[in-house]
Amino acid sequence: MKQSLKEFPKDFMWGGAIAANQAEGAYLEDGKGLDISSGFANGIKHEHDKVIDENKFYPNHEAIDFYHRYKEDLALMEEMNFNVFRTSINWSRIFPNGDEAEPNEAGLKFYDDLFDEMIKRGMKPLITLSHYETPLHLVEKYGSWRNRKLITFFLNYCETVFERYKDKVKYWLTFNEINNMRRMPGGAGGIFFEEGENKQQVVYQASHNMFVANSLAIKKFRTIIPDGKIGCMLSLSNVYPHTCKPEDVFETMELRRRSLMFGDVMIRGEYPSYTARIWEEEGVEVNMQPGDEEIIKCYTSDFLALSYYRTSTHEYGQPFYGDTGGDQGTPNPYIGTTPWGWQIDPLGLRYTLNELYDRYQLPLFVVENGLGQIDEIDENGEINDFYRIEYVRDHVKAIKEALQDGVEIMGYTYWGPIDIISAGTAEMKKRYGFIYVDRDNEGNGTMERRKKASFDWYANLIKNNGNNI
Ligand code: BGP
Repeated sequence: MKQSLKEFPKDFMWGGAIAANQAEGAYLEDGKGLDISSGFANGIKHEHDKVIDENKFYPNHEAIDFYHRYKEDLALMEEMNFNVFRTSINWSRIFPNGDEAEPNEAGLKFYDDLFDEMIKRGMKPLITLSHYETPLHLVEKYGSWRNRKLITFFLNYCETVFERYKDKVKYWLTFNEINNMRRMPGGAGGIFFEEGENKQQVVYQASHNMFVANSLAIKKFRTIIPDGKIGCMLSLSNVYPHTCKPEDVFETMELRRRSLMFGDVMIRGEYPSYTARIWEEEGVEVNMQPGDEEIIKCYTSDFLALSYYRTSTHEYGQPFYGDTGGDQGTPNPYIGTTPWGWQIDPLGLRYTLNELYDRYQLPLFVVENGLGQIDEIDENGEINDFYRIEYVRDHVKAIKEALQDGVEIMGYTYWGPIDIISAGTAEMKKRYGFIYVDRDNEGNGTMERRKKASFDWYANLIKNNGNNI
């Protein structure tokens, strides 16, 4: 029988997660090209500028200047006893246009220095290859992941960074929240629709190309970093039926499957049988090349990484709406909510971890969980974010319960250990951090970093390996 743990295992990984485009800034520095995130002035749920409007403010162009301040920031993460740190390599720092044969050395050097600093401070790098950062040129010239050529460009990028960082980085993720191809294909895969296109056809074809790229990247990974682990990453905040009405229950299962399908392909190695009916009903015909299905079957993920923020409910007949936090439906009257309408449900995390482990029997990694809130500095210059301590405590307790339920969980990287730019709304106001950054939505501020009350609490939690919870 598989083990059931009453405590966090000794090798449990504790830390935090950010993304290059939401923290680094330096959006064109040292040879970096434009990536799709550069054109989202108001977040990835809103309009995208293919040409940067010089009269517009784009918060992520400078973000929190992590590109120049990462040593100071990682020193603070070390103070919190992190033993893992997740971020992404911005693809357009390595290949500015995405289709070059040779990489940009200045971009490779930056990440060499960044990973060295992490390792020096006791953190294993956990690196996302594509976190809403597809090079813009690949969108303009090739239509992004619609085009099968993206597979070749992505593999050239993967091979370059696997070879460069094989001795420093042993934990990798391919596509951030790949199932957001169905909710936000612009941010998730650089897919911007043309007039009259069958959107589902485009999304499923692009997703298929990404599945093939994912498996071929795993094939390369097995050769270049044989002692490493490479996972798929999905946005899996959960959704409950709004009532016990059978129609609510059944359609909610169908909604959940729209996300789980991505895990089914990347973990089980084949399209689940229910896909055929979805594609038939939505007029989708995915063009697969000979050998695609064999590649997908042969090269599957080592673990399932997930973001979990909240839960929502679904009522029969309602549209399948979702945002960066997951599927969003009718509010649940039994749980509280944040100013951004994200409902707080720690037991939902225990439920989700059990749901996913039952389905995949693969180690899970909670690589995003966090509370975006409006943090105030009080008259003493303190930020008493006790609501964030409560959120993290309750969600870590849920993970501990799931371990006892027999779920294999590799680690927990809290999303946004330092205030960064929101992906969905491009705000600084939606603060996640244990560390406050003096910067507002309009770009005013000194960029000064300041510890919140949750900083010491989280440091102590990790020091006790979560067992003081
Ligand atoms: C996920 C993304 C992250 C992060 C998070 C929080 O979708 O992987 O990039 O942004 O959501 O969402 P937001 O920043 O919109 O609050």
